[in-house]
Amino acid sequence: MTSFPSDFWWGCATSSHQVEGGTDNDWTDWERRPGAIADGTRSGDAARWWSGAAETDLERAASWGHTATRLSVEWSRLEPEPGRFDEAAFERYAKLLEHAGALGLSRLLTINHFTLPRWVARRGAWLWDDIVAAIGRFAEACAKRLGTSVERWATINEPSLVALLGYAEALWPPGHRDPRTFGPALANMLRAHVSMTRAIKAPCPNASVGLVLNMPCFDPSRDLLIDRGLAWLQDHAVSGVVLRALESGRLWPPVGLGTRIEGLQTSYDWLGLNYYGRYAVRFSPRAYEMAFGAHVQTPTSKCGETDWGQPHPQGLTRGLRRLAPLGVPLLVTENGIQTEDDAVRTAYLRSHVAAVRDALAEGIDVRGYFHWSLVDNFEWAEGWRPRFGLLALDRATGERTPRATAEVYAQICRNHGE
Ligand code: IFM
Repeated sequence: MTSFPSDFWWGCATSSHQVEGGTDNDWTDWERRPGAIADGTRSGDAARWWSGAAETDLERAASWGHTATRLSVEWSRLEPEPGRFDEAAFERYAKLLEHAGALGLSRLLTINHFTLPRWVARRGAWLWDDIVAAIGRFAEACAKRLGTSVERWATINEPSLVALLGYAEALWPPGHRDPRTFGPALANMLRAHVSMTRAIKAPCPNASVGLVLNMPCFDPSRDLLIDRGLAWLQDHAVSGVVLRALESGRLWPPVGLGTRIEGLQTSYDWLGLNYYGRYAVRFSPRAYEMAFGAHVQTPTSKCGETDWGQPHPQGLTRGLRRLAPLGVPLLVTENGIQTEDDAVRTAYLRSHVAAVRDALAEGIDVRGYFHWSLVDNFEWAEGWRPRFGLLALDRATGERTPRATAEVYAQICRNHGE
């Protein structure tokens, strides 16, 4: 049986807003809109990472045999006004990253995980063309100050999801319900990815920089041309369009008409795959908001309006297989399930780790696996209801209780995936 390489990264992923809570950013404002968050909650101070809980959570992770951690920085804390960097906030992240290093955790740092400072949101968010230069300057500031404590950088998390939910479906900020804005927003994110990669490599020429993609499986629910076509279309909007752009260095419909993005083809040293599940797509005249492709898989992992799909570990192997021809190392940058039932979570974890092993057996260069997530956190438009953490969080007291999956994952980490 293929085994995992001894230097394979095992860890958990988090993102700043979800564990640190709201600040001077677009999501803080979005959370105040009536009806924007399904359960009416707000991020608040979230899992209290900014006030010190980050360190103790990472100490726990290290004690469980994790060898890496994926976390993100909050742009609105670090650059509260254009061009003014908050050195004390940088120092807070520098200390946290150093602490992680001292615990023996390799560090993957995401620069943009969904949130934008208010001053960027006011100028048009991802539709503001100067965001490309602005986020490049921010990335350079991060690299200069944090570069010695980061092993891998991710520029942007899940660009196509942000473009879809924020610009076409009005479910996330900035709240546009205009499919025509999907392409321009996504195009700016890909341009921004290039500008950020360059900016990081200016002070840190050996930095390893990547982009994180979410790639669910979209399968036709029946063997009918209409279902096959719709599954293809949905896959194209979420995954295909970005993959083609990365491969060819050009934007294709619906994002562009072959427009070249200088430097895109060589802008990534690795790619991250976020994977949760599979959708069975079936034509339905009522599903106009999903381009008439309803999701009908059973069982499925749904909470409120958000459906993470049917647990389908083979889909993770498929996703890795699909990314492999791009010719760079791959990391599973997120994988997990929202549930209160730890038997379900544990089975999910084991089967998905096995799916990564299958990919390795095929010779695919996978370098790490990050469980989503270390601690229960603020799940965007669904609020606090979905529970993804290895640590259950009591929001009132801040108290953490390890779930059974934490020990199962600890065994996997300590035994190199066995
Ligand atoms: O919580 C999110 C994360 O921020 C991005 N990927 C999916 C996770 C679960 O929905």
